[in-house]
Amino acid sequence: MSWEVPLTTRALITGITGQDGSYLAEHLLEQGYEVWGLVRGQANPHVSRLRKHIGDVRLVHGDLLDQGSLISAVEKVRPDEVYNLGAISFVPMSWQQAEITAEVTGMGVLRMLEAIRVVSGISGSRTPGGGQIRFYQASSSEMFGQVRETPQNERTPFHPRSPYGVAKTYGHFITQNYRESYGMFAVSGILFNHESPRRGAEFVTRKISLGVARIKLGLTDKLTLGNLEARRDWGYAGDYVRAMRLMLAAATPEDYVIGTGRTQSVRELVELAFATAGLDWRHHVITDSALTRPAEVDLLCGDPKKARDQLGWEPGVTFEELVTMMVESDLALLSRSDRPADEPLSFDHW
Ligand code: NAP
Ligand code: G4F
Repeated sequence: MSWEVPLTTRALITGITGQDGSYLAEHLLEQGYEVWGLVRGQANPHVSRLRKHIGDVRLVHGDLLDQGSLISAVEKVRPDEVYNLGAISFVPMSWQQAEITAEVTGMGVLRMLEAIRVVSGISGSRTPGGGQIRFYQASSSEMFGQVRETPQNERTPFHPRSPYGVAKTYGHFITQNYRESYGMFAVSGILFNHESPRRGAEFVTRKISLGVARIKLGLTDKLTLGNLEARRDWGYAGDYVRAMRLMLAAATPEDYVIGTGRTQSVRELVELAFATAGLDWRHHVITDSALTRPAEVDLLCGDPKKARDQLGWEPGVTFEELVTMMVESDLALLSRSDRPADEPLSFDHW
């Protein structure tokens, strides 16, 4: 009688309590993975929210600011794959706290790579096979910044416009460097903006969907925004986490742009979100120059051709479907008589 040993892939996700972490954990569990999440702090309030959605995730403590904790986490979990999603990810915050952004969003990548290198016993220069642990870095279209061409692809030069973008650019190149120096299977996904009903309330899509819901329900009458002319390539987070796994399942370690190939302005987003709830945005939206940024990224539009051709990845949810999904979700959330105590805050100051 033959005995088939079940092969389970074990993944360690940093940033598991964030938007992408929760969708990625769900996706990997569906694929039969054993999923571990790195969580920081001794009573992180985001963990109970995560637990409400996903029961099957195992947790390990660690912080991207603490090298020893990352080595211990990798030693304990012994993952096949590491997805580094942890970051200070809100761009305006990165001007207020530039140093901590560099430490978490930039140097945190180096610390995670070092943890993998040390635990894998990789020393000196190229090790045959570069160890067994595959590494995904959450790079960002913010690295393109003041764009040199449109649409942006894997060969478009970087010109980051925020301390966050600069930190991400360091993370991107150090990932590439560990691949080239040690032969590690280390890749970056250059992801354009992706959103969902789980998006943080400080980001513009969710700020708008929550604002529309509040206005529709008579809880407020105004929504204050910054630059309405900025253009982004907005996709759905649930689609984008599929691309992360495909990158680590590929035959060779390569970087990929993940976007939809379409671009819309904040103004177009506002118009559509208000119209979805039967409202005219011009009666409710005001702008405040205090919400504009010291240096703006005016236009982002990704070219996902390489991901389509080599990974077979396609976005499933359109911009219009995404906006409808988010507005309807926030209307339902704020209509509930048992509204959760951790209902997202309003962020008029961001
Ligand atoms: P998010 O919701 O802001 O989540 C960020 C995560 O980072 C949270 O789980 C947070 O955990 C964790 N974190 C913060 N500081 C940490 C530290 N010192 N050590 C360990 N973990 C820490 O971000 P997201 O939208 O899911 O994005 C995921 C990743 O993709 C980020 O790296 C982001 O920069 C990048 N990205 C996002 C987009 C997008 O449009 N969403 C596009 C391109 C790239 P706590 O619960 O401890 O705060
Ligand atoms: O939603 P946002 O804050 O996202 P941003 O700055 O594009 O960054 C997001 O996407 C990046 C990928 O490109 C990620 F790497 C990053 O972690 C994050 O997830 O702002 C989008 C646009 C900006 O041009 C901003 O100036 O919306 C404009 N905007 C106009 N009024 C506003 C507001 N943004 C925010 N957050 N709040 C406003 O009131």
